[in-house]
Amino acid sequence: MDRDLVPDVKIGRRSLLRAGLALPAALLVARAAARLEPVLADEKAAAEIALPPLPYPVDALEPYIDAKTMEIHHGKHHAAYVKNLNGVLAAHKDLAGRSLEDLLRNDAAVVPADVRQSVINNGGGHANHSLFWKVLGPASKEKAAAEPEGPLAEALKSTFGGLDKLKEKMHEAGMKRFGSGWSWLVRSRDGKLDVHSSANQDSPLMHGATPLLGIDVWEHAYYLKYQNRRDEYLKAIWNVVSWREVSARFGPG
Ligand code: MN3
Repeated sequence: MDRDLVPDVKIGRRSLLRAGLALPAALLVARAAARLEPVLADEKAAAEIALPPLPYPVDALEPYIDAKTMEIHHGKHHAAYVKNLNGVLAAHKDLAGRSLEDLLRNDAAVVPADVRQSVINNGGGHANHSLFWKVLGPASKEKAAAEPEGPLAEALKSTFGGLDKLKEKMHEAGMKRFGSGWSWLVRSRDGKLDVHSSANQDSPLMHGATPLLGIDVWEHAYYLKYQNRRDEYLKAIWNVVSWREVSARFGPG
């Protein structure tokens, strides 16, 4: 589980005390937390998931992805997935504390049938976008990391024949996805690299795969600038892929 996808967990006063913090310090921290989060009364209360901030300004991906699109995509679309997911979790206390990965694995024993699709849509939406912001980065800053590094570079070569082939495959997956969805580079359950597309907000986590790079092909990701030209958007986005981040996600291989 990527720790970045783990929802923020509120710290209760008792857990601070258990952690061995001196009483005055613990009370200060707890009081500060309580001011920020008045619903903190019960340590067991569902932890609200927060919208992670964009790791760069909204205009950082210009001219390839415009500021207005980023503003709406992050501040409205991603925010809505988070809000709706919190709504589901608030109504199902038994799901609180479960990791996103756990919820998305779509185990009937974990997620009740009546909210399963909502967890997939909104939990998937939250997980997918949290990753999306991170695997992108300003082109100017990423020049030094314009290509996959280390073990990922090797694996791309042996699996697909190199970066250009990967780009072709992900482009094709994105173009062939009818309607809304994602194009993915993942490490599948058996450890191998794989490219596929998913519909709507379905997450590779649902199949036990680890997403390394996801490209959002919902119209909301590109329509303001590219309108119906998904092809152009899919070509442009390679200018702002942070291969340093994707390589780090792949790890030592
Ligand atoms: Mn999106």
